[in-house]
Amino acid sequence: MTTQPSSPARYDAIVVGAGLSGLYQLYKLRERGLAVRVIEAGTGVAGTWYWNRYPGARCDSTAECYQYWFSDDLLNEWNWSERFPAQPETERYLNYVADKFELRRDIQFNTRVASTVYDEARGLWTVNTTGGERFEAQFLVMATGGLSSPQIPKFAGYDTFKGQSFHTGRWPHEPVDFTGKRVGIMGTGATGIQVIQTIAPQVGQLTVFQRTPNYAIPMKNPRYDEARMAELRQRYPEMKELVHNTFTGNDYDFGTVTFDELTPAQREARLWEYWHEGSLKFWVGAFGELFADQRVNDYVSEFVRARIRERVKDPVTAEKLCPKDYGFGTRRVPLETNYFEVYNQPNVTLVDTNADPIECFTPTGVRTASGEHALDVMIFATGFDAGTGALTAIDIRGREGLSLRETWARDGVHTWMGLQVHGFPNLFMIMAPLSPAAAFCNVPTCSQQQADWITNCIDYTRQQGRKAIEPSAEAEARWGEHHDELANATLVPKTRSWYMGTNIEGKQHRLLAYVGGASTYRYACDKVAAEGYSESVFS
Ligand code: N01
Repeated sequence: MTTQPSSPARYDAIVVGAGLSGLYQLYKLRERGLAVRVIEAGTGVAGTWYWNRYPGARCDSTAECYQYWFSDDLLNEWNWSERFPAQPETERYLNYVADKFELRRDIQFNTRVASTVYDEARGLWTVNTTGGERFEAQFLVMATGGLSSPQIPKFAGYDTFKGQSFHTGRWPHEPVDFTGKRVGIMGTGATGIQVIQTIAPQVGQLTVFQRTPNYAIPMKNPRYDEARMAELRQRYPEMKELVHNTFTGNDYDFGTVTFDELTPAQREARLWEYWHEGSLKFWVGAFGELFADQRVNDYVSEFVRARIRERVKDPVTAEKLCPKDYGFGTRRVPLETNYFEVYNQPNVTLVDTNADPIECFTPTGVRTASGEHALDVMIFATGFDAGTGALTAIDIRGREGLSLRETWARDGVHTWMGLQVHGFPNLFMIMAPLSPAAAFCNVPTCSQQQADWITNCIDYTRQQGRKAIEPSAEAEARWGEHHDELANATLVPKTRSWYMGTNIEGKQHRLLAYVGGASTYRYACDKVAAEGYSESVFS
Protein backbone atom coordinates (compact mmCIF):
# COMPACT_ATOMS: atom_id res chain seq x y z
CA MET A 1 0.00 0.00 0.00
CA THR A 2 1.36 3.44 -0.88
CA THR A 3 0.72 6.42 1.37
CA GLN A 4 -0.77 9.44 -0.35
CA PRO A 5 1.07 12.69 0.38
CA SER A 6 -1.22 14.96 2.40
CA SER A 7 -2.83 17.68 0.31
CA PRO A 8 -1.14 21.05 0.50
CA ALA A 9 -2.48 23.75 2.79
CA ARG A 10 -4.37 26.25 0.62
CA TYR A 11 -4.32 30.07 0.96
CA ASP A 12 -5.27 33.04 -1.17
CA ALA A 13 -1.76 34.40 -0.93
CA ILE A 14 1.60 33.28 0.31
CA VAL A 15 4.20 35.82 1.33
CA VAL A 16 7.81 34.68 1.62
CA GLY A 17 9.68 36.59 4.33
CA ALA A 18 8.58 38.24 7.57
CA GLY A 19 10.83 41.28 7.45
CA LEU A 20 9.69 44.85 7.20
CA SER A 21 8.12 44.26 3.76
CA GLY A 22 6.55 40.88 4.44
CA LEU A 23 4.91 42.00 7.68
CA TYR A 24 3.33 44.96 5.98
CA GLN A 25 2.24 42.87 2.99
CA LEU A 26 0.56 40.41 5.35
CA TYR A 27 -1.26 43.22 7.14
CA LYS A 28 -2.48 44.76 3.87
CA LEU A 29 -3.67 41.55 2.23
CA ARG A 30 -5.39 40.41 5.39
CA GLU A 31 -7.13 43.78 5.59
CA ARG A 32 -8.63 43.01 2.14
CA GLY A 33 -9.97 39.71 3.43
CA LEU A 34 -7.41 37.32 1.95
CA ALA A 35 -6.28 34.17 3.71
CA VAL A 36 -2.52 34.67 3.89
CA ARG A 37 0.39 32.54 5.03
CA VAL A 38 3.83 34.03 5.58
CA ILE A 39 6.75 31.65 5.40
CA GLU A 40 9.89 32.77 7.21
CA ALA A 41 13.25 31.01 7.49
CA GLY A 42 14.22 32.68 10.78
CA THR A 43 12.80 32.01 14.22
CA GLY A 44 11.50 35.55 14.53
CA VAL A 45 10.23 38.52 12.55
CA ALA A 46 12.31 41.50 11.34
CA GLY A 47 14.29 40.15 8.37
CA THR A 48 17.42 42.26 7.97
CA TRP A 49 17.07 43.35 11.58
CA TYR A 50 16.84 39.74 12.72
CA TRP A 51 19.84 38.43 10.79
CA ASN A 52 22.22 41.43 10.89
CA ARG A 53 22.72 41.55 14.64
CA TYR A 54 26.46 42.21 14.38
CA PRO A 55 28.15 44.63 16.80
CA GLY A 56 27.37 48.21 15.86
CA ALA A 57 24.50 47.41 13.47
CA ARG A 58 22.51 50.59 13.15
CA CYS A 59 20.10 52.22 10.74
CA ASP A 60 21.51 54.81 8.34
CA SER A 61 18.06 56.29 7.74
CA THR A 62 16.56 58.53 10.40
CA ALA A 63 14.10 56.79 12.72
CA GLU A 64 11.24 59.06 11.70
CA CYS A 65 11.64 57.99 8.06
CA TYR A 66 12.35 54.35 8.80
CA GLN A 67 8.93 53.27 10.00
CA TYR A 68 5.43 52.28 8.98
CA TRP A 69 2.87 54.93 8.25
CA PHE A 70 -0.31 52.86 8.13
CA SER A 71 -1.43 53.17 11.75
CA ASP A 72 -1.88 56.42 13.67
CA ASP A 73 -2.01 54.39 16.88
CA LEU A 74 1.38 52.94 16.12
CA LEU A 75 2.81 56.34 15.22
CA ASN A 76 1.50 57.74 18.48
CA GLU A 77 2.62 54.87 20.67
CA TRP A 78 6.10 54.14 19.45
CA ASN A 79 8.93 56.28 20.79
CA TRP A 80 12.30 56.22 19.08
CA SER A 81 15.24 56.65 21.42
CA GLU A 82 17.69 58.20 18.98
CA ARG A 83 17.93 59.58 15.47
CA PHE A 84 19.65 56.49 14.01
CA PRO A 85 18.45 53.54 16.08
CA ALA A 86 20.64 50.51 16.67
CA GLN A 87 19.60 47.05 15.46
CA PRO A 88 17.98 45.86 18.73
CA GLU A 89 15.61 48.84 18.71
CA THR A 90 14.43 48.32 15.13
CA GLU A 91 14.05 44.59 15.79
CA ARG A 92 11.99 45.45 18.90
CA TYR A 93 9.85 47.83 16.84
CA LEU A 94 9.06 45.18 14.23
CA ASN A 95 8.23 42.67 16.99
CA TYR A 96 5.96 45.26 18.57
CA VAL A 97 4.17 45.69 15.23
CA ALA A 98 3.85 41.91 14.81
CA ASP A 99 2.26 41.67 18.29
CA LYS A 100 0.07 44.73 18.08
CA PHE A 101 -1.51 43.66 14.80
CA GLU A 102 -1.53 39.95 15.69
CA LEU A 103 0.55 39.10 12.66
CA ARG A 104 2.28 36.05 14.14
CA ARG A 105 -0.73 33.82 13.82
CA ASP A 106 -0.30 33.88 10.05
CA ILE A 107 3.47 33.38 10.04
CA GLN A 108 5.21 30.03 9.93
CA PHE A 109 8.75 30.42 11.28
CA ASN A 110 11.75 28.15 10.87
CA THR A 111 10.62 27.26 7.38
CA ARG A 112 12.65 27.84 4.24
CA VAL A 113 11.14 27.84 0.76
CA ALA A 114 13.02 25.54 -1.62
CA SER A 115 10.98 25.80 -4.79
CA THR A 116 7.73 27.09 -6.15
CA VAL A 117 5.87 26.08 -9.31
CA TYR A 118 2.98 27.69 -11.16
CA ASP A 119 0.18 25.47 -12.41
CA GLU A 120 -1.37 27.42 -15.26
CA ALA A 121 -4.46 25.24 -15.59
CA ARG A 122 -5.42 25.67 -11.95
CA GLY A 123 -4.02 29.18 -11.61
CA LEU A 124 -2.13 28.22 -8.48
CA TRP A 125 1.37 28.45 -7.12
CA THR A 126 2.65 25.46 -5.18
CA VAL A 127 5.29 26.35 -2.64
CA ASN A 128 7.62 23.58 -1.42
CA THR A 129 9.74 23.97 1.68
CA THR A 130 13.09 22.39 2.43
CA GLY A 131 11.32 20.41 5.16
CA GLY A 132 8.97 18.81 2.62
CA GLU A 133 5.83 20.85 3.34
CA ARG A 134 3.62 22.09 0.51
CA PHE A 135 1.37 25.12 0.30
CA GLU A 136 -0.84 26.41 -2.50
CA ALA A 137 -2.03 29.90 -3.26
CA GLN A 138 -3.29 31.98 -6.15
CA PHE A 139 -0.87 34.80 -5.37
CA LEU A 140 2.74 34.66 -4.31
CA VAL A 141 4.67 37.63 -2.95
CA MET A 142 8.42 37.39 -2.56
CA ALA A 143 9.32 39.70 0.32
CA THR A 144 12.70 38.05 0.54
CA GLY A 145 14.78 41.21 0.95
CA GLY A 146 17.31 42.87 -1.29
CA LEU A 147 20.32 42.21 0.92
CA SER A 148 19.59 38.84 2.46
CA SER A 149 21.81 36.39 0.64
CA PRO A 150 25.22 36.73 2.34
CA GLN A 151 28.38 36.07 0.39
CA ILE A 152 31.70 34.81 1.69
CA PRO A 153 34.43 34.92 -0.93
CA LYS A 154 36.31 31.69 -1.51
CA PHE A 155 39.88 31.61 -0.22
CA ALA A 156 42.33 28.75 -0.34
CA GLY A 157 42.73 27.11 3.03
CA TYR A 158 39.61 28.64 4.55
CA ASP A 159 38.46 25.23 5.78
CA THR A 160 41.68 24.78 7.70
CA PHE A 161 41.21 27.96 9.79
CA LYS A 162 40.82 26.88 13.43
CA GLY A 163 39.54 30.19 14.81
CA GLN A 164 35.95 31.39 14.93
CA SER A 165 34.49 32.97 11.82
CA PHE A 166 31.29 34.90 11.21
CA HIS A 167 29.45 36.63 8.41
CA THR A 168 27.76 39.80 9.60
CA GLY A 169 24.51 38.83 7.87
CA ARG A 170 24.30 35.58 9.87
CA TRP A 171 25.46 36.86 13.22
CA PRO A 172 24.75 34.54 16.19
CA HIS A 173 22.12 35.41 18.76
CA GLU A 174 24.58 34.81 21.59
CA PRO A 175 27.07 37.61 22.32
CA VAL A 176 30.56 37.14 20.87
CA ASP A 177 33.33 38.10 23.28
CA PHE A 178 36.21 39.88 21.57
CA THR A 179 38.05 40.89 24.70
CA GLY A 180 41.76 40.60 24.19
CA LYS A 181 41.34 38.61 20.96
CA ARG A 182 43.13 38.96 17.65
CA VAL A 183 40.33 39.78 15.26
CA GLY A 184 40.44 40.08 11.48
CA ILE A 185 37.76 41.70 9.40
CA MET A 186 37.30 41.68 5.67
CA GLY A 187 35.02 44.27 4.12
CA THR A 188 34.85 48.01 4.63
CA GLY A 189 31.36 48.75 3.30
CA ALA A 190 28.54 50.17 5.43
CA THR A 191 28.54 46.99 7.54
CA GLY A 192 32.29 46.58 8.00
CA ILE A 193 32.63 50.22 9.06
CA GLN A 194 29.96 49.79 11.76
CA VAL A 195 31.66 46.66 13.08
CA ILE A 196 35.19 48.12 13.01
CA GLN A 197 34.32 51.32 14.87
CA THR A 198 32.40 49.30 17.48
CA ILE A 199 34.82 46.49 18.27
CA ALA A 200 38.12 48.34 17.90
CA PRO A 201 38.08 49.47 21.55
CA GLN A 202 37.34 45.91 22.80
CA VAL A 203 39.67 43.69 20.83
CA GLY A 204 43.28 42.85 21.58
CA GLN A 205 44.37 43.38 17.99
CA LEU A 206 42.28 44.30 14.94
CA THR A 207 43.45 43.61 11.39
CA VAL A 208 41.32 45.22 8.69
CA PHE A 209 41.65 43.68 5.22
CA GLN A 210 40.55 46.47 2.90
CA ARG A 211 40.09 46.09 -0.85
CA THR A 212 38.22 49.34 -1.54
CA PRO A 213 38.14 52.34 0.81
CA ASN A 214 34.87 54.18 1.24
CA TYR A 215 33.80 57.81 1.41
CA ALA A 216 32.22 57.39 4.84
CA ILE A 217 30.74 60.54 6.36
CA PRO A 218 29.96 61.37 10.00
CA MET A 219 26.66 60.41 11.58
CA LYS A 220 25.10 62.86 14.01
CA ASN A 221 22.98 60.78 16.31
CA PRO A 222 21.26 62.74 19.10
CA ARG A 223 19.01 61.03 21.64
CA TYR A 224 15.29 61.58 21.16
CA ASP A 225 13.48 62.63 24.30
CA GLU A 226 9.76 63.15 24.83
CA ALA A 227 9.88 66.71 23.58
CA ARG A 228 11.64 65.71 20.38
CA MET A 229 9.18 62.87 19.78
CA ALA A 230 6.30 65.32 20.28
CA GLU A 231 7.81 67.65 17.69
CA LEU A 232 8.26 64.80 15.24
CA ARG A 233 4.70 63.59 15.77
CA GLN A 234 3.47 67.02 14.81
CA ARG A 235 5.31 66.56 11.52
CA TYR A 236 4.25 62.97 10.85
CA PRO A 237 1.18 63.80 8.70
CA GLU A 238 3.34 66.01 6.47
CA MET A 239 6.26 63.54 6.42
CA LYS A 240 4.03 60.63 5.51
CA GLU A 241 3.29 62.43 2.22
CA LEU A 242 6.70 63.97 1.78
CA VAL A 243 8.71 60.71 1.83
CA HIS A 244 6.74 59.48 -1.18
CA ASN A 245 7.51 62.65 -3.10
CA THR A 246 11.27 62.70 -2.90
CA PHE A 247 14.02 61.02 -4.89
CA THR A 248 15.16 58.63 -2.14
CA GLY A 249 12.06 58.18 -0.01
CA ASN A 250 13.46 60.34 2.78
CA ASP A 251 12.09 63.62 4.11
CA TYR A 252 14.57 65.69 2.10
CA ASP A 253 15.48 66.11 -1.52
CA PHE A 254 18.15 67.61 -3.75
CA GLY A 255 18.70 71.34 -3.39
CA THR A 256 17.27 73.52 -6.13
CA VAL A 257 20.24 75.89 -6.42
CA THR A 258 22.79 74.26 -8.69
CA PHE A 259 26.54 73.96 -8.32
CA ASP A 260 27.17 76.41 -11.17
CA GLU A 261 24.91 79.03 -9.65
CA LEU A 262 27.12 79.25 -6.58
CA THR A 263 30.46 80.96 -6.06
CA PRO A 264 33.35 78.78 -4.84
CA ALA A 265 32.83 80.13 -1.32
CA GLN A 266 29.12 79.37 -1.45
CA ARG A 267 29.78 75.82 -2.68
CA GLU A 268 32.13 75.23 0.20
CA ALA A 269 29.59 76.69 2.64
CA ARG A 270 26.85 74.46 1.22
CA LEU A 271 28.97 71.35 1.69
CA TRP A 272 29.86 72.28 5.26
CA GLU A 273 26.24 72.97 6.07
CA TYR A 274 25.21 69.50 4.86
CA TRP A 275 28.27 67.90 6.44
CA HIS A 276 27.29 69.20 9.86
CA GLU A 277 23.76 67.89 9.37
CA GLY A 278 25.27 64.42 9.88
CA SER A 279 23.09 62.24 7.68
CA LEU A 280 22.87 60.88 4.14
CA LYS A 281 21.47 64.28 3.18
CA PHE A 282 25.07 65.25 2.40
CA TRP A 283 24.95 62.60 -0.36
CA VAL A 284 21.50 63.11 -1.79
CA GLY A 285 20.82 66.70 -0.81
CA ALA A 286 23.83 68.93 -1.34
CA PHE A 287 24.48 68.68 -5.10
CA GLY A 288 22.32 66.31 -7.16
CA GLU A 289 24.65 66.94 -10.12
CA LEU A 290 27.32 64.80 -8.47
CA PHE A 291 25.57 61.73 -9.86
CA ALA A 292 26.06 62.74 -13.48
CA ASP A 293 28.58 65.56 -13.71
CA GLN A 294 32.19 64.41 -13.22
CA ARG A 295 33.33 67.94 -12.37
CA VAL A 296 30.87 68.28 -9.48
CA ASN A 297 31.59 64.76 -8.38
CA ASP A 298 35.36 65.44 -8.30
CA TYR A 299 34.74 68.53 -6.19
CA VAL A 300 32.65 66.71 -3.58
CA SER A 301 34.98 63.69 -3.60
CA GLU A 302 37.96 65.93 -2.82
CA PHE A 303 36.04 67.61 0.00
CA VAL A 304 35.40 64.23 1.63
CA ARG A 305 38.98 63.02 1.12
CA ALA A 306 40.20 66.18 2.85
CA ARG A 307 38.07 65.29 5.90
CA ILE A 308 39.60 61.79 6.03
CA ARG A 309 43.14 63.19 5.85
CA GLU A 310 42.36 65.56 8.73
CA ARG A 311 41.39 62.70 10.99
CA VAL A 312 43.97 59.99 10.32
CA LYS A 313 47.34 60.83 11.88
CA ASP A 314 49.61 58.62 9.77
CA PRO A 315 49.62 60.08 6.23
CA VAL A 316 50.36 56.70 4.63
CA THR A 317 47.35 55.11 6.36
CA ALA A 318 45.24 58.16 5.51
CA GLU A 319 46.02 57.75 1.81
CA LYS A 320 45.03 54.07 1.98
CA LEU A 321 41.70 55.13 3.44
CA CYS A 322 41.03 57.75 0.75
CA PRO A 323 39.07 56.46 -2.24
CA LYS A 324 40.69 57.65 -5.46
CA ASP A 325 39.50 55.46 -8.29
CA TYR A 326 35.79 56.16 -8.09
CA GLY A 327 33.62 59.14 -7.30
CA PHE A 328 31.78 60.04 -4.13
CA GLY A 329 28.26 58.67 -3.98
CA THR A 330 28.56 56.25 -6.87
CA ARG A 331 28.48 53.44 -4.33
CA ARG A 332 26.53 53.42 -1.08
CA VAL A 333 27.83 56.12 1.28
CA PRO A 334 28.28 54.74 4.81
CA LEU A 335 27.65 56.85 7.90
CA GLU A 336 30.30 56.52 10.59
CA THR A 337 31.14 57.48 14.15
CA ASN A 338 34.85 57.75 14.99
CA TYR A 339 35.61 55.23 12.23
CA PHE A 340 38.68 56.97 10.87
CA GLU A 341 40.08 57.58 14.37
CA VAL A 342 40.19 53.80 14.85
CA TYR A 343 43.24 53.78 12.57
CA ASN A 344 45.07 56.01 15.05
CA GLN A 345 44.88 53.22 17.66
CA PRO A 346 48.08 51.20 18.15
CA ASN A 347 46.17 47.88 18.14
CA VAL A 348 44.68 48.40 14.66
CA THR A 349 46.41 47.40 11.41
CA LEU A 350 45.11 48.28 7.96
CA VAL A 351 46.06 45.83 5.20
CA ASP A 352 45.48 47.13 1.70
CA THR A 353 44.78 43.86 -0.10
CA ASN A 354 45.52 45.43 -3.47
CA ALA A 355 49.12 46.13 -2.46
CA ASP A 356 49.41 43.12 -0.14
CA PRO A 357 47.06 40.47 -1.55
CA ILE A 358 45.55 37.67 0.51
CA GLU A 359 47.17 34.38 -0.46
CA CYS A 360 45.28 31.97 1.75
CA PHE A 361 43.87 31.14 5.13
CA THR A 362 46.00 29.03 7.43
CA PRO A 363 44.95 27.17 10.60
CA THR A 364 46.04 30.20 12.63
CA GLY A 365 45.12 33.19 10.48
CA VAL A 366 45.44 34.78 7.07
CA ARG A 367 48.54 34.88 4.94
CA THR A 368 49.07 37.87 2.68
CA ALA A 369 52.01 38.48 0.36
CA SER A 370 53.88 40.21 3.19
CA GLY A 371 53.37 37.43 5.75
CA GLU A 372 51.03 35.81 8.26
CA HIS A 373 48.38 37.69 10.27
CA ALA A 374 47.57 35.58 13.34
CA LEU A 375 43.85 35.59 14.14
CA ASP A 376 41.51 34.11 16.73
CA VAL A 377 38.38 35.42 15.00
CA MET A 378 37.62 36.31 11.38
CA ILE A 379 34.65 38.50 10.49
CA PHE A 380 33.34 38.61 6.95
CA ALA A 381 31.55 41.89 6.27
CA THR A 382 31.68 40.92 2.63
CA GLY A 383 28.17 41.80 1.60
CA PHE A 384 25.42 40.08 -0.29
CA ASP A 385 24.28 38.78 -3.64
CA ALA A 386 22.04 41.83 -3.77
CA GLY A 387 18.63 41.99 -5.39
CA THR A 388 18.71 38.65 -7.15
CA GLY A 389 20.39 36.34 -4.60
CA ALA A 390 17.39 35.56 -2.41
CA LEU A 391 15.18 35.00 -5.47
CA THR A 392 17.56 32.78 -7.41
CA ALA A 393 18.24 30.71 -4.28
CA ILE A 394 14.67 29.42 -4.72
CA ASP A 395 13.79 27.32 -7.76
CA ILE A 396 10.95 29.48 -9.10
CA ARG A 397 9.09 28.00 -12.09
CA GLY A 398 6.48 29.98 -13.97
CA ARG A 399 4.39 29.13 -17.03
CA GLU A 400 5.51 26.01 -18.90
CA GLY A 401 8.21 25.32 -16.34
CA LEU A 402 10.11 28.57 -17.11
CA SER A 403 12.83 28.99 -14.49
CA LEU A 404 13.46 32.47 -13.11
CA ARG A 405 17.02 31.54 -12.26
CA GLU A 406 17.69 30.27 -15.78
CA THR A 407 15.98 33.08 -17.68
CA TRP A 408 17.88 35.67 -15.65
CA ALA A 409 21.17 33.80 -16.18
CA ARG A 410 20.53 33.43 -19.91
CA ASP A 411 18.87 36.72 -20.84
CA GLY A 412 20.07 38.99 -18.04
CA VAL A 413 17.90 40.18 -15.18
CA HIS A 414 14.57 41.41 -16.45
CA THR A 415 11.54 42.58 -14.48
CA TRP A 416 8.62 44.81 -15.13
CA MET A 417 9.14 47.76 -12.77
CA GLY A 418 10.77 45.43 -10.27
CA LEU A 419 7.31 44.14 -9.41
CA GLN A 420 6.64 41.22 -11.72
CA VAL A 421 8.30 39.13 -14.44
CA HIS A 422 6.74 38.11 -17.74
CA GLY A 423 6.07 34.37 -17.70
CA PHE A 424 5.39 34.31 -13.94
CA PRO A 425 1.69 35.11 -13.45
CA ASN A 426 0.61 36.31 -10.01
CA LEU A 427 4.18 36.35 -8.76
CA PHE A 428 5.04 39.68 -7.12
CA MET A 429 8.30 40.92 -5.69
CA ILE A 430 9.28 43.64 -3.24
CA MET A 431 12.74 45.30 -3.40
CA ALA A 432 13.54 43.39 -6.58
CA PRO A 433 15.86 44.50 -9.40
CA LEU A 434 14.96 47.48 -11.58
CA SER A 435 12.92 49.24 -8.90
CA PRO A 436 14.26 52.07 -6.70
CA ALA A 437 13.70 49.86 -3.64
CA ALA A 438 16.51 47.58 -4.82
CA ALA A 439 19.10 50.17 -3.73
CA PHE A 440 18.23 53.84 -4.09
CA CYS A 441 15.31 54.23 -1.76
CA ASN A 442 14.79 54.36 1.95
CA VAL A 443 13.47 50.80 2.29
CA PRO A 444 10.31 51.40 4.36
CA THR A 445 9.07 54.08 1.95
CA CYS A 446 9.51 52.04 -1.20
CA SER A 447 8.57 48.67 0.23
CA GLN A 448 5.31 50.10 1.62
CA GLN A 449 4.62 51.72 -1.74
CA GLN A 450 5.26 48.43 -3.55
CA ALA A 451 3.21 46.37 -1.08
CA ASP A 452 0.33 48.85 -1.44
CA TRP A 453 0.53 48.56 -5.23
CA ILE A 454 0.63 44.75 -5.06
CA THR A 455 -2.36 44.71 -2.69
CA ASN A 456 -4.41 46.86 -5.05
CA CYS A 457 -3.35 44.80 -8.05
CA ILE A 458 -4.34 41.53 -6.37
CA ASP A 459 -7.62 43.06 -5.26
CA TYR A 460 -8.35 44.28 -8.78
CA THR A 461 -7.54 40.88 -10.32
CA ARG A 462 -9.91 39.17 -7.90
CA GLN A 463 -12.65 41.73 -8.35
CA GLN A 464 -12.48 41.32 -12.10
CA GLY A 465 -12.89 37.58 -11.59
CA ARG A 466 -9.61 36.94 -13.38
CA LYS A 467 -7.33 34.08 -12.58
CA ALA A 468 -4.02 35.77 -13.10
CA ILE A 469 -2.12 38.90 -14.07
CA GLU A 470 1.34 39.19 -15.58
CA PRO A 471 3.18 41.97 -17.42
CA SER A 472 3.36 41.77 -21.19
CA ALA A 473 6.76 40.98 -22.69
CA GLU A 474 6.70 44.34 -24.52
CA ALA A 475 6.00 46.33 -21.37
CA GLU A 476 8.80 44.53 -19.57
CA ALA A 477 11.26 45.23 -22.40
CA ARG A 478 10.23 48.92 -22.43
CA TRP A 479 10.87 49.20 -18.70
CA GLY A 480 14.29 47.58 -19.07
CA GLU A 481 15.28 50.03 -21.80
CA HIS A 482 14.04 53.02 -19.81
CA HIS A 483 15.91 51.74 -16.75
CA ASP A 484 19.18 51.35 -18.66
CA GLU A 485 18.88 54.70 -20.38
CA LEU A 486 18.61 56.51 -17.04
CA ALA A 487 21.29 54.36 -15.42
CA ASN A 488 23.79 55.00 -18.21
CA ALA A 489 23.33 58.75 -17.92
CA THR A 490 24.83 58.61 -14.43
CA LEU A 491 28.35 57.96 -13.15
CA VAL A 492 27.20 54.98 -11.08
CA PRO A 493 27.94 52.28 -13.71
CA LYS A 494 31.60 53.41 -13.77
CA THR A 495 32.08 52.18 -10.20
CA ARG A 496 32.45 48.60 -8.99
CA SER A 497 29.91 47.82 -6.27
CA TRP A 498 26.95 45.64 -5.36
CA TYR A 499 24.82 48.26 -7.15
CA MET A 500 26.44 46.98 -10.37
CA GLY A 501 26.65 43.29 -9.46
CA THR A 502 30.46 43.36 -9.65
CA ASN A 503 30.82 41.94 -6.13
CA ILE A 504 29.55 38.53 -7.26
CA GLU A 505 31.61 36.43 -9.61
CA GLY A 506 29.82 35.76 -12.88
CA LYS A 507 26.97 38.19 -12.15
CA GLN A 508 25.74 40.48 -14.89
CA HIS A 509 27.18 44.00 -14.59
CA ARG A 510 24.12 46.17 -14.75
CA LEU A 511 22.73 48.76 -12.39
CA LEU A 512 20.40 46.90 -10.07
CA ALA A 513 18.09 49.70 -9.03
CA TYR A 514 16.02 52.21 -10.93
CA VAL A 515 17.58 55.68 -10.79
CA GLY A 516 14.54 57.68 -11.86
CA GLY A 517 13.70 58.38 -8.23
CA ALA A 518 11.13 57.02 -5.81
CA SER A 519 8.54 59.70 -6.57
CA THR A 520 8.76 59.24 -10.36
CA TYR A 521 8.52 55.51 -9.90
CA ARG A 522 5.48 55.78 -7.67
CA TYR A 523 3.81 57.99 -10.25
CA ALA A 524 4.51 55.39 -12.97
CA CYS A 525 3.11 52.59 -10.78
CA ASP A 526 -0.03 54.58 -9.94
CA LYS A 527 -0.55 55.47 -13.60
CA VAL A 528 -0.64 51.87 -14.84
CA ALA A 529 -2.98 50.94 -11.99
CA ALA A 530 -5.31 53.85 -12.81
CA GLU A 531 -5.36 52.66 -16.42
CA GLY A 532 -6.60 49.21 -15.36
CA TYR A 533 -3.13 47.67 -15.34
CA SER A 534 -2.68 48.59 -18.95
CA GLU A 535 0.77 47.00 -19.25
CA SER A 536 -0.39 43.61 -18.06
CA VAL A 537 -2.19 40.63 -19.49
CA PHE A 538 -5.02 38.95 -17.57
CA SER A 539 -6.04 35.34 -17.88
O1 N01 B 1 28.35 45.03 1.89
P1 N01 B 1 29.16 45.77 0.71
P2 N01 B 1 27.85 45.65 3.27
N1 N01 B 1 38.16 40.33 -0.93
O2 N01 B 1 28.95 44.91 -0.49
C1 N01 B 1 34.53 43.54 0.56
C2 N01 B 1 23.16 48.06 3.55
N2 N01 B 1 23.53 48.34 4.91
O3 N01 B 1 27.28 44.52 4.05
O4 N01 B 1 34.30 47.09 -2.22
C3 N01 B 1 38.23 41.46 -0.22
O5 N01 B 1 28.82 47.19 0.64
C4 N01 B 1 34.12 44.61 -0.41
O6 N01 B 1 35.23 45.09 -1.11
P3 N01 B 1 34.99 45.80 -2.55
C5 N01 B 1 23.66 49.18 2.66
O7 N01 B 1 22.75 49.42 1.63
C6 N01 B 1 22.77 49.19 5.59
O8 N01 B 1 28.86 46.50 3.91
O9 N01 B 1 34.10 44.86 -3.31
N3 N01 B 1 37.17 42.21 0.10
C7 N01 B 1 33.45 45.60 0.53
O10 N01 B 1 34.40 46.36 1.22
C8 N01 B 1 24.94 48.60 2.16
O11 N01 B 1 25.44 49.19 1.00
C9 N01 B 1 23.09 49.51 6.85
O12 N01 B 1 36.32 45.93 -3.11
C10 N01 B 1 35.98 41.79 -0.30
C11 N01 B 1 32.75 44.67 1.51
O13 N01 B 1 33.42 43.42 1.44
C12 N01 B 1 24.56 47.15 1.98
O14 N01 B 1 23.78 46.87 3.13
C13 N01 B 1 24.21 48.99 7.46
C14 N01 B 1 35.82 40.61 -1.04
C15 N01 B 1 31.32 44.46 1.18
O15 N01 B 1 30.65 45.67 1.20
C16 N01 B 1 25.70 46.19 1.92
O16 N01 B 1 26.69 46.60 2.83
C17 N01 B 1 24.98 48.12 6.77
C18 N01 B 1 36.97 39.88 -1.37
N4 N01 B 1 36.91 38.78 -2.10
C19 N01 B 1 24.64 47.78 5.48
N5 N01 B 1 34.49 40.45 -1.29
C20 N01 B 1 22.19 50.39 7.58
O17 N01 B 1 21.68 51.37 7.16
C21 N01 B 1 33.87 41.49 -0.73
N6 N01 B 1 34.77 42.29 -0.12
C22 N01 B 1 21.90 49.90 8.86
